[in-house]
Amino acid sequence: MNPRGTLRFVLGDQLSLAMSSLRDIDPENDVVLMAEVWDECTYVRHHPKKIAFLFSAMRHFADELRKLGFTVDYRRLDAPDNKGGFRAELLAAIERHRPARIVVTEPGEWRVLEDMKGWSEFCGCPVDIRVDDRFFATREDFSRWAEGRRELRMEYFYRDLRRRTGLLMEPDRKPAGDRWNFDKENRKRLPDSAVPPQPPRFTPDRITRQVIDLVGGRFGDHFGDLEPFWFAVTRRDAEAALSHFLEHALPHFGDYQDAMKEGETTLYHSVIGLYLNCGLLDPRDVCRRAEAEYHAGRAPLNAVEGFVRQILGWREYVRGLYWREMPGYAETNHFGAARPLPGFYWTGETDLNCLRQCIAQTKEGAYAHHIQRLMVTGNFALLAGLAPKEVCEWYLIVYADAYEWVELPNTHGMALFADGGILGSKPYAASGKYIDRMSDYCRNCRYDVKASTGPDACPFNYLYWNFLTEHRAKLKDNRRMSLIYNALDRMDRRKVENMRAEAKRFLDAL
Ligand code: FAD
Ligand code: DLZ
Ligand code: SF4
Repeated sequence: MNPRGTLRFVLGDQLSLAMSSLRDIDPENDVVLMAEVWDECTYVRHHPKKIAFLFSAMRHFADELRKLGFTVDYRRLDAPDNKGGFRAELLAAIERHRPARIVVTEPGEWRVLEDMKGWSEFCGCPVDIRVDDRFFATREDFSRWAEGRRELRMEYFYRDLRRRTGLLMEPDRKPAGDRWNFDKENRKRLPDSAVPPQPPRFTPDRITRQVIDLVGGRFGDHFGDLEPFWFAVTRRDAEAALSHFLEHALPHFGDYQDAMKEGETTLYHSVIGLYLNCGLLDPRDVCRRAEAEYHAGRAPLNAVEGFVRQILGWREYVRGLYWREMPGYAETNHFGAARPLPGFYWTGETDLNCLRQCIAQTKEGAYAHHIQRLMVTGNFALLAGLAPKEVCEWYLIVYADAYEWVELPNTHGMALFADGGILGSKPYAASGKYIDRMSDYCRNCRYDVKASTGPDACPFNYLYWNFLTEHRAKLKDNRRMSLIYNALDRMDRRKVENMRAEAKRFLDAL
């Protein structure tokens, strides 16, 4: 049989009709390949909810493509001849379809791109790897921006993108409200009377139920609860979730962006990261719709700017940084942290209430919001000197929105400062005081957040001062740390010694 047509391989986080790999598709001759594979579910042991979400979203996307008249070769995990990995599935598909070439969009992870570069030789068929243009900036845009800069800081990249896109800009090229950043307004504690909206919950349809059965049977021993399952798995439902957020939560997104409350998982956050990262939502559309809420007077500027900055700023910046710095980035370990991840990250069984709450909700929902990830589980990992690789693997496993391009810079760089300051200008280290200010966790904790020594002292307190003392040589010349080192130097020496002794006892017992 003569080779004919193109085989278009769409990966599980590429579920968008606008994918570059689908752009010039010929419905008569081309075949779209999609494959559920064991290797992608187990290279780290993903949360079952994340696997179920992705498989169901993949199956729904395949149906969407079929309805548009395309031929889809969809490989279910439970097909008896499923090959278990991308390469083997591709090879088998080439034998079935005899395409003249393969077209793919570049993947989101370095490990997969490295493998993909060898596909052509392995399969004996040309492979066209196309740019993933679902982002505001390409990898090359970021590299050009970064070239020659002494420091890479999100804020300046973000401002460039604001100018380039015109998002939240006045006609005179000034930022809306005459300020780039409204962060100072965005650190309010949640009042006890606040009743945050709940994100919409979507009832699993037949396809999702089948996937839940499959995932329960194959990956039931992975960390995390498979049910209740309520994520959107179609573009239409993901858009409904976005609309719900824009109407009910966005107006307060800014004010309570950093707040945490026991029993309230999502507060005024959007819970759309998982949809953006797999292609069900488009970041440009999301930002334009948020901006429209500001122009219509339905949401204040501090909320809309804060939200847009997460997507236009942080999301784009971490992606650019990931591709620029990999693979060396993942190997850095600025503080030489080497302590193994404590078992309670998997069980939630700890008497530190803030950690218990954040881990329990992560296990249940494959979700925690940014400050929980950064200032509770991340801050603890930083202060306790946990090994970056183990911490990064945990984050990649447990969140439904986790892919290495976005997870690694956030964990390795932002939370652990393991990159020594490539991503951020100083470590996000904090004592229990910060957690107490932004949450109600300390009210129900067996520890006393006001105490730094003694049996009831909050471990975050002595771990914090211990961290600063231990890493003085690496941090003391950082201008943004000078105030805190001055405070440490003014502290009673005996108190510092006592805190270090408490920290040692605590860490030895971990
Ligand atoms: P919202 O708070 O409503 O924000 C809106 C959107 O902005 C998010 O959906 C996301 O797309 C984007 N965003 C916000 N903050 C960031 C950020 N720092 N970096 C990139 N995008 C951002 N985000 C992921 O998408 N995947 C990850 O694997 C991931 N791992 C993280 C690990 C750590 C240690 C930390 C501190 C942060 C991590 N983040 C990650 C960023 C952020 O915590 C999540 O994007 C956010 O919590 C998702 O919830 P949401 O959709 O309700 O976001
Ligand atoms: C995360 C994931 C999982 C769990 N399973 C699959 C899968 O079975 N098939 C697939 O095509 N993609 C899956 N993915 C997403 C991939 O891991 C992702 O495409 C790469 O990590 C590149 O970002
Ligand atoms: Fe966490 Fe300390 Fe507060 Fe307990 S007292 S919840 S350990 S910050």
